Amino acid sequence: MHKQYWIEKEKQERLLNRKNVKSDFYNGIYDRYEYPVITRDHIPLTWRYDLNPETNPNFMERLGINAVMNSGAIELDGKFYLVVRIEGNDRKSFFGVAESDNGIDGFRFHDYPILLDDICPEETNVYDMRLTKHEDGYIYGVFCSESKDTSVSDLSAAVAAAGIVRTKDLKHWERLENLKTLRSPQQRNVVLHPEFVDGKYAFYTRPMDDFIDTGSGSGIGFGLCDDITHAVIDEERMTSLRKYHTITEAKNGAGAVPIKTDRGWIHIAHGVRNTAAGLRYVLYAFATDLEHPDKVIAEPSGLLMGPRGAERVGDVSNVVFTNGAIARDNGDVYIYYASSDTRMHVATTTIDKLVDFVFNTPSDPGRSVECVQQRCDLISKNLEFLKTQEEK
Ligand code: M1P
Repeated sequence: MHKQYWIEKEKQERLLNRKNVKSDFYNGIYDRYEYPVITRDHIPLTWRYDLNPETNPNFMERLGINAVMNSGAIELDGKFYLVVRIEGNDRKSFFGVAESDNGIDGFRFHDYPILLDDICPEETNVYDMRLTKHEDGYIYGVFCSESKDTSVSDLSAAVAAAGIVRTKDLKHWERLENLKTLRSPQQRNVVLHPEFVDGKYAFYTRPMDDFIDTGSGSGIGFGLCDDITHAVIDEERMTSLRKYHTITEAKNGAGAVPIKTDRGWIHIAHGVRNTAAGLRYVLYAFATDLEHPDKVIAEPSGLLMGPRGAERVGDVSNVVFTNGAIARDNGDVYIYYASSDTRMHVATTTIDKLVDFVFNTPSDPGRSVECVQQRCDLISKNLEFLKTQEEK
């Protein structure tokens, strides 16, 4: 064995065994943590190096990893699992399963990445899997399946569709046909709802005219299909809409599988606005009706989470993105999010706090003057309250 192997192995073990701690960030809604939960340095050495000194005398990375990001999340038998989007140095993304006992540190990858059934010969890239524990008994993974757009001469033109796999154990994956949405040319950020709606499989969609621009796509859609093995959605109704001069102005997309609460389904999605420095991605939350999960019933103003500090910088800077959260039976919630398309983090909260945030945060009145009035009302209530405290 090359001596560098032992040095790298020891460095990696130290990283994998590092305890994570809550950072001093405070907003009362969730806690952030000091360290990312998964970085490119968590990827097993066996995935990157040829360990045989005869064929790799310089102990050189043969298949390097560029970044890890947008991960689906699920709890199984008390363990926390992430299906991580791993991007090789070759820019191709793929999926690997990492597990942890406590959800905040100690994530270790399984021996091999997921090798998907090769049923889609035109597919070039796959990424951003959402994991849904469905009431039909399967765990579904819905991800972006990207192919080259051969209908135009632009070399970088691509087509995004929703790929579907299912499993019962996160080890054996059965690939199903890609989702077809008859009225939308492209799809990304598609999420399968965990329950049947009107006896059908229900998907949150993100209709797009083009690979990057959603064009006429006005937000997050919702559609039903009869047969998950040949999933076809005819009509998409709209749920959470893009809005002028908000965090969703340029586009938005479903994120984690919605969390069921007494008050409604809580969704944690992403919103995008354009800036002189490029697109800025943040997380926002909203609630939909328990019986009609496409009907928005609460929409707090603004962002739930934006990129902060070191999170702001990476391969695609100024981005936080989620496609996985775990809500435990005891009410704890783990929101897994990537920063700047480079590394994975966790934020922890509870269902009660999310409900409080979603239903008690005022909604966006839409104009500066009304927003200032909203804030003045809060300030005057607070000043009154402080006076009563001083009088005591
Ligand atoms: O680079 C930021 C994100 O861009 C895409 O999101 P959207 O489809 O909303 O633009 C996704 O490709 C995502 O993977 C990426 O993190």
